[in-house]
Amino acid sequence: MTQTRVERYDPGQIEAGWQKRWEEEELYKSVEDPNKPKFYCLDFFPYPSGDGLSVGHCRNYIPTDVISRFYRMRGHSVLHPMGWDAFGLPAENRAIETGIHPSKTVQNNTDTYRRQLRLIGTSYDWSREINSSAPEYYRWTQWFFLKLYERGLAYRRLSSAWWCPSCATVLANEEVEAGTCWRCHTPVEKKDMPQWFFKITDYADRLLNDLDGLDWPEPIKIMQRNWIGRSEGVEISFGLDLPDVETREIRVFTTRPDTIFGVTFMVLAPEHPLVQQITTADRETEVHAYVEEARRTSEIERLSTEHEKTGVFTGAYCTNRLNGESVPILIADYALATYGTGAVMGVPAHDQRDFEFATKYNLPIKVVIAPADYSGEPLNEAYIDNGPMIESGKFDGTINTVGVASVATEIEREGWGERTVSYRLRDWLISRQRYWGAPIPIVYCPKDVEVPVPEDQLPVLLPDVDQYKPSGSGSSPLATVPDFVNTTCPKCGGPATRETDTMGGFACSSWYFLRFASPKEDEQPFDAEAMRYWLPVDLYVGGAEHAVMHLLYSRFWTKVLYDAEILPFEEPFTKLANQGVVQAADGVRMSKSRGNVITPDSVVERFGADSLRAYELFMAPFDQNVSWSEEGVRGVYRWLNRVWQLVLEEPSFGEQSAEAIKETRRWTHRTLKKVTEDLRRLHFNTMISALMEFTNYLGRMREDNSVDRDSWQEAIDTLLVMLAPSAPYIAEEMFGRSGRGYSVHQQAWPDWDQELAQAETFTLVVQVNGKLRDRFEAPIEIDEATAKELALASERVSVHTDGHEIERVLFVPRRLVNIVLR
Ligand code: ANZ
Repeated sequence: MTQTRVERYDPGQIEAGWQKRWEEEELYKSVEDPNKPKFYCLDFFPYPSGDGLSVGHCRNYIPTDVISRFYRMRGHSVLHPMGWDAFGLPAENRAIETGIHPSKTVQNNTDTYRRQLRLIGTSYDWSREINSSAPEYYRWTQWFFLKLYERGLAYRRLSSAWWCPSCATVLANEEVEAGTCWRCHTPVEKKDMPQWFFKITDYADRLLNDLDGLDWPEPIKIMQRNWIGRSEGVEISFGLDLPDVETREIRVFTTRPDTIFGVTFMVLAPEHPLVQQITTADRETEVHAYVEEARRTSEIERLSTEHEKTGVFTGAYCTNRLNGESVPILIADYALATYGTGAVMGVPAHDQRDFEFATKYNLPIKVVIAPADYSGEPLNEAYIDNGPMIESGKFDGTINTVGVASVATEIEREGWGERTVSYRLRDWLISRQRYWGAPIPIVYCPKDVEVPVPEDQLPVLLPDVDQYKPSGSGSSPLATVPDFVNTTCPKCGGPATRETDTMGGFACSSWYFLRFASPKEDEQPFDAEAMRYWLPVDLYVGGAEHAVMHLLYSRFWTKVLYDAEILPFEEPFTKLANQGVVQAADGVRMSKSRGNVITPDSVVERFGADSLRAYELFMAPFDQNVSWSEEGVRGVYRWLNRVWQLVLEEPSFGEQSAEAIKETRRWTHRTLKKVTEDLRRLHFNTMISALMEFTNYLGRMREDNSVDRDSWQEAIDTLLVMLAPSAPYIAEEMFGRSGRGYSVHQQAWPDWDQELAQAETFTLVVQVNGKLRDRFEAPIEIDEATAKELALASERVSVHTDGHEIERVLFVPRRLVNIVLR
């Protein structure tokens, strides 16, 4: 019964012009309006790879765009910017292959990204675009380095670092995955070099404690907690009495002082500084060979429970001061040089690793925590549960959970050690022996040693070079550029040389979210007022793979800058959300090598950007992994076609009953409430399905009826506004074509009518053995379990059921609950 025919929905036709117009008319410009609440919605800083965007990346950028559009319509000033984490190895590796300068590669890649992001209808304020490899940006990365340096939080030391022979650079601990380089998966090695570090360990406790207050996914918080790895324990001194060895003790870190009477050996990490000194002459060859072997094994492997426990005897002994026993000192690679004190007291009866080790080398196993019904028989495995202490001198009979503190107190009183806390977190290695990064702003002077470059001499410009290839010697390609290396000392004016290492990319991304507040600022890293207006970030969205590195480093910098009174807040990202991964249709990861990558371009070409957007929102709950389905996009495309007809083909207007009008209005307001609440909670998939149900209802309703004009207009007005964030092109086009003007994106997000939005109710009757006992209002959709629960909880009902056995409870939807007593 429609009166007008409309043109068919042709996304190719309608999508072309709008993006340009919106940008020209600055619809998305972020303005610091003191009269409006602000909302800062940020995507993880992308590295612009040569492959461009896939539909997987879109699962990040589309939802943040929807949220940004939603908050704008809710009357917020929104900051939704985009920029490029442009330094890094891929562009440099490409330069090595092709001779093309990395900045050129970055420019080509960012052109592609920008084009694709526009294509899918994102609403970034491009006037705030930043690029971390531009001197006007990295100048401030260097400035922050100096701030850390001033505060004693950046330092250089000789260290044994992970070295990737293929990338010819050192890697941070976090960049080593299962003993291989995170980028190229070549097995890593150890190499001793002077390296720059940031002292993140000074902030371990604050980084740990402040996690509690963050609205972040729990798995990410857990990973950060584990990474920081705080352990409360005791450092205990064992006596050492060897000729020619100066020190009189070996210190161990233990979380189990209650097991101290069960120590039957001592294990040092192969790298422990005492190893050379204490090894007896007859053991030297064997010990040396073992140390060499351990150097080649990665930490991950050494820690793995699968890894066979091996070790060698040093020939030396030390003394357990609590019972005066002498125990052999071994070295074993399961003891890590970098944790605790690098030494472990071996308690084979109560620690499984020690148990396996002792079994293998026939070391004694002494039970000091008694299992239930223990009568002295040998153990088959370590007993790690609790129990009374035995063979433990004056502590005999004490429950070990209490003994932990008693033994610690005894040790402290005797001066044999003290309670301490150990962390797994290590200082953050930032030196990279690579070209394509921000130069570390330090100069070495024969007289003044290490001199920071004065702030007014920043940036230390990255010179243009022809040779990008690392020498392989360990120094960066910058070391081969005399004009760069040779300089004058800022302090004494004499000849000096520059540091040739660059900073790892995580330095650049540890503060970029601040730069967006005032990206053109050239006197300081950011304008304080703009920073105070926009920050912290209200919603930060990206992949869960950044759980530790980027997110921990950014938190660390923020805390340092807070302490330096540069920032007024301690946490940069108030709310964090991780989008799920989009896999190929067959459930495998999309990758170039498999040739199964789907680009937004191909989807937009066939179905339009709005279908891509709505499908990405609809495909699964936001944080869940999901396989791409072409049928799915097609389904959404068909829906948008129906919406197009629904809005643009006028129904036949006429009389409708008051009840029918109310029904339409109920639908409108209930949908509005649902869509609004879903957007606030990032429940995009149910939001789209609510819109689908709503449009289906409207379609059905007008099929064979005359339609009331006002309630219909209200429904379509509301529909277009609700659709605008998710499907911005079609919403704008329909808004204009239906005579509503321009722009739908500048409409205020309406409030729903409480009464109409309320779920419809009916009077639920409660009977006991067929007799009416209570009645109350319940929502129409109430499920059986809830209805029965409410009925049984009623006091008027319980006076009749108390003391009786209930045989069964019957539920008749939209009518009653009947309780039948036995
Ligand atoms: C004796 C003992 C007895 C231990 C027992 C455990 C159980 P967390 O909780 O992870 O901090 N340890 C100490 N330093 C080590 C190192 N450098 N390399 C490898 N292992 C080391 O672990 C603390 C425990 O790890 C310490 O407590 C120590 O073994 C071991 F029934 O000491 B325990």
